[in-house]
Amino acid sequence: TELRIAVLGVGMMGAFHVDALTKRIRGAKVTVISDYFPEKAKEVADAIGARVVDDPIEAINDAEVDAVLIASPGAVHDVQVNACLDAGKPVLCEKPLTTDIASSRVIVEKEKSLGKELIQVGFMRRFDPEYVALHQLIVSGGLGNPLMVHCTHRNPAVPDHFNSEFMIRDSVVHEVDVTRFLLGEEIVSVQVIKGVATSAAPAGTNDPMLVVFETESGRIVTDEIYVRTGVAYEVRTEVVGEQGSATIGLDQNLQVKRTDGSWGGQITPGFVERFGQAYDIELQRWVDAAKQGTIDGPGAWDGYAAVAVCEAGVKAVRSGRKEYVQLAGIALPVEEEPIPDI
Ligand code: ISE
Repeated sequence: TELRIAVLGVGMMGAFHVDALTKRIRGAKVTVISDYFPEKAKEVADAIGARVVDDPIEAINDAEVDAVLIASPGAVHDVQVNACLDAGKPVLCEKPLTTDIASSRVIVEKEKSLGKELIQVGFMRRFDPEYVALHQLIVSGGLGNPLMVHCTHRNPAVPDHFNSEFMIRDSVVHEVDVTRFLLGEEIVSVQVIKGVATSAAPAGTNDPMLVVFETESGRIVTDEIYVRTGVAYEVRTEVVGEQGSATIGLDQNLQVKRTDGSWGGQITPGFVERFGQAYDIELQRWVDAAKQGTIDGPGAWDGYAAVAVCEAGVKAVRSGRKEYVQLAGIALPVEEEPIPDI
């Protein structure tokens, strides 16, 4: 039998997921589309023979919906995820889980009280074959004790509303999850180092930035976030261990030698191309799990932890200092003595 899915929000990601669920994912059927813009919903729904339900909560509770995919703006995730829990329906929610720590925490507790996992959060890198291989290498002991992680996250271009804080919540959030996935521990502090900004950035936006995480056990993770390179989509991660290091994200280039003597290749233009396979694997596994009433991937706690780390990251952008992550059950390191003014 097919899993009948409501897709909430059919902007770029939502429409991309509808296409995958319709053409490439087995055992799934998008039956209901909901979007803040009814014309947009109608256009996507008409193309695949789905129904439009304007109110997202009605869409979740629709009798022809077994599971929900949320790709709406982050600000409405809280209400929509809660409605999925109330309806007892599995949900794949694009990041962020919610836009503040408290509401994410409430969702974690509420799901716990239901006694089953219904929430999966759309951190697709965990399904990317390269990241899976890197994770395997680490957990199998192939690098010895992993000591440091160095990440590079570059986008060719973004709209002007991508200010420094938005870059943390929307882009760096992926390295937050990658860190937790690869190292299997929480991030306890965040520091943001701002340097010279590209002239492509609007005034006041620090692009690029160097973000530094510290984990529970004291490991250091660096992340260069640069979203206006004007080049292409580049995501690299290097793990440095006691017995070697490993890097992913270097081999996406097809090396071509041309008749004019030039050589080189092409870098994927955007994240949909770079992580296309990861999205498909993510969706297939979610669909298969949702049929069993469960999830198969990062869950509510992972969504909550990511929100908490990004909150500390945003504070760190503003303060210029190391900021500690407020996460339930994780003890805060003793605050360092402030340096006295002279
Ligand atoms: C975007 O929202 C994503 O999720 C992409 O993976 C990331 O590379 C980009 O920076 C974000 O804005």
